[in-house]
Amino acid sequence: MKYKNLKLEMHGPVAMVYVDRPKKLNALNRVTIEALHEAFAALDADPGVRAIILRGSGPKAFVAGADIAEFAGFSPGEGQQLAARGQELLFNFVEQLSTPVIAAINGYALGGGLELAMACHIRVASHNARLGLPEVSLGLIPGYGGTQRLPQLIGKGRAMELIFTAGMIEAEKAQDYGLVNHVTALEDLEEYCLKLGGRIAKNAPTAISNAIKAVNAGFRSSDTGYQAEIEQFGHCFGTEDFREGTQAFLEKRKPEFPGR
Ligand code: DAK
Repeated sequence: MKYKNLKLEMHGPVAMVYVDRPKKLNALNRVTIEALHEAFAALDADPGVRAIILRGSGPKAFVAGADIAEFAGFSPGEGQQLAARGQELLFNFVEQLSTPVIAAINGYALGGGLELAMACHIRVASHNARLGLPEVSLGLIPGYGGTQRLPQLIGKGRAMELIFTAGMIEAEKAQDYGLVNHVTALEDLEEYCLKLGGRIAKNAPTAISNAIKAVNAGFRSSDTGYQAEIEQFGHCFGTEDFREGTQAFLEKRKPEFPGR
């Protein structure tokens, strides 16, 4: 099957999905988010698929975030609505899939890109990977679950520092933090993930799907945090800081935030 901005390959029981917009560092626009939803739904419904690997096309990026050119003009209402819709279509959808998903982080995983990797069940990164949530540099907060999943994975203090500084960390530090499970050379990344997928594929798919549900349930006892994120994210879209941050990126200059 063909999906817009995606490439799919089958390796026995393991599916490999590429986000395929390398000229835009695989940034997630609306069409790509919808295509990912369709592709994941179809793969999950196929009993022959026992694990899925997600990566970006090209050597430079997994996904460099949501497509800034697309969301720069959104109003607060649109921002809030689209955050909720994106979480339902892709981020929560991937997290709750019955089939395990491995993020193969082959370069930049920023903003919505890191949020997508964190929604996957397992993360493996290549040495050149750079991970971060730079949203506050654009006058936004992470809007696809990042304010919840990052502290779950690395703890509240480290998560706050990474979010407030809009910084990027290298693969080794991400491993030290527990944000990625393994680090490999870029040329070994696919093989490493395929082997990991192959080991998973030997085990009982129903039991794995039940394990996913049980592990997730422990982190979702209350959805208050996710709901608060959607609301706060929506507020950002009405601010001068957001207008300045996104315009500065598009004009390739440093932002000057007016603040509160
Ligand atoms: N969006 C759109 N285009 C992007 C992009 C992005 N996130 N990231 C890179 N590109 C484009 C660049 O504009 C450039 O396009 P051209 O100028 O060639 O046409 C091309 O990809 C190559 O990028 P660079 O020339 O910048 O490459 P460099 O190697 O110099 O720099 C970089 C690589 C990753 C450091 C840099 O590209 C960069 O800083 N990228 C932006 C990172 C970022 O801030 N990402 C967004 C985080 S915010 C929403 C929900 C969630 C979100 C938004 C909305 N709604 C529900 C509405 C989430 C927001 C985010 O993800």
